[in-house]
Amino acid sequence: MRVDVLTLFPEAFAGPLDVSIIKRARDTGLLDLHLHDIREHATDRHRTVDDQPFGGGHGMVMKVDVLDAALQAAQAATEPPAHVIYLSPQGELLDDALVRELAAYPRLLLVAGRYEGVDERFVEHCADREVSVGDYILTGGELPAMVLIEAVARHLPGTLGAAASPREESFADGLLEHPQYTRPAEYRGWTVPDVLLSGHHAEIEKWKQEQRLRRTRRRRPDLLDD
Ligand code: 9WO
Repeated sequence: MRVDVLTLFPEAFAGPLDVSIIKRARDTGLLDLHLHDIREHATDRHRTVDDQPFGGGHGMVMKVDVLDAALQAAQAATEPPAHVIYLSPQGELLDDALVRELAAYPRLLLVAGRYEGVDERFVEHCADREVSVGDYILTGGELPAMVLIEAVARHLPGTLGAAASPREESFADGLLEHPQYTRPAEYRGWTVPDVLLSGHHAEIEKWKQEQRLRRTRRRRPDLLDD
């Protein structure tokens, strides 16, 4: 999959996307990531990317002409055209189903906004969808873009270890994970559930499934409604 990102802070993406699964996906060519600095598409000598909102109000809004120029330049380098996603708290919430849907596109183009947001005409005419990674406000769409990239990258065929599969993990069947333990079996008097040390494979599987159901019922009953 090719992922292009439009941002005023391309340097913010160094680090998080250079380790672990994402690093391996990039090294092996499964994930082809391209960062674009929106400011390079500003046209005046001050390299302006934002302006005051029509109708008043505090803060600044990112300019539709600059964003569109950055988008057209990025789209020109990718065939077929990418599926364009604007990251914002007003978007559709990112969940496991949406991650899987997005993982099926050959090309994604993520737009990370700053300030008080982008001119709505950009969202309306240039973005295919608006996505939120959670109900909170940050200072920009960069971290949400990285969250989306990591979540999607894990679903690209070949990105995980041979044994692991995203289907085995939380949410594939709508349940939370069971608790996990490792050695030592006792630490400061804190013990591990006996069944896990019993060696009874069927009993252990039954316990894990019960724990998953119980946790989901207690912590995320909304997941059981679906
Ligand atoms: C709206 C607003 C209205 C009045 C005054 C200040 C205001 N700030 C915002 C606002 O939504 N700012 C956003 C900051 C604009 C887009 C980039 N920013 C952002 C993206 N914050 N949080 C996100 C985000 C994106 C996806 N998922 C979760 C959070």
